[in-house]
Amino acid sequence: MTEGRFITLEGIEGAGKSTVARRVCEWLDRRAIRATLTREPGGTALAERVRQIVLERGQERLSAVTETLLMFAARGIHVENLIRPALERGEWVVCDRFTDATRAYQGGGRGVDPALIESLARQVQGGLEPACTLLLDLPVSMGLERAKSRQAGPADRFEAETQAFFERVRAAYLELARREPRRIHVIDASRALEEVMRQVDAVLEGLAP
Ligand code: Z5A
Repeated sequence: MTEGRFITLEGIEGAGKSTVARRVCEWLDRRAIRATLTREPGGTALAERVRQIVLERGQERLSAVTETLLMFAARGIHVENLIRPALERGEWVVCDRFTDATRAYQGGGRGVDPALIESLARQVQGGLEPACTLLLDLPVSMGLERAKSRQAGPADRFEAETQAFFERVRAAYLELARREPRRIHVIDASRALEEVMRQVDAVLEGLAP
């Protein structure tokens, strides 16, 4: 049995995370590596209910700190019920967004104190960190254009944000990658999907047993 690895995908809206996450699982499947594909916020039935609360544009105000707490509430459920058990079974876990999203969106985008985010991360994750993070980076205008062409239904609380908000999120992601270059691999997501996958494959080759 191979040792489970925890891989996360990050990036602004429309960067191609969901598309690439599926391709990563196919790549693992071809190598007979068992993998679980999941996402945040969400990933389990209960955590998906928290996702609905945090994404819907309801009547009531949700402060940036409350939003952060909800992200970590969903994460706690997800880690305990899905991520940790899968890793313990020796599976790889491919997760569309994780705590770097909180650092970038709530920290960078909304100005939440990074000390609060790191304190919650320690409590909720109990030492669990991704072995590898693929940061799909592209200009904000391109990400929003791609997301718009695919969007069905009304915009959620994040899709309704301004370009300036996403510029702050992108800058925060790139700063995280600058600080943690061994874990966070910046992928040029503005390229065609096959070229994006060539960059991703090169990173995965370095991880495979
Ligand atoms: N959020 C947060 O604030 N804090 C947190 O801690 C967490 C999340 C965990 C929901 O996330 C929101 O939650 C998110 C941040 C917040 N909101 N935003 N923004 P989500 O991941 O579910 O939603 P999302 O970021 O909006 O995902 P997305 O729009 O689905 O984007 P994506 O997964 O990166 O892209 P995609 O669906 O794979 O691709 C978009 C389109 O582009 C699609 O038509 C593809 O076929 C196309 N595509 C993909 N790659 C390419 C390339 N290379 N070339 C051309 N076209 C491409």
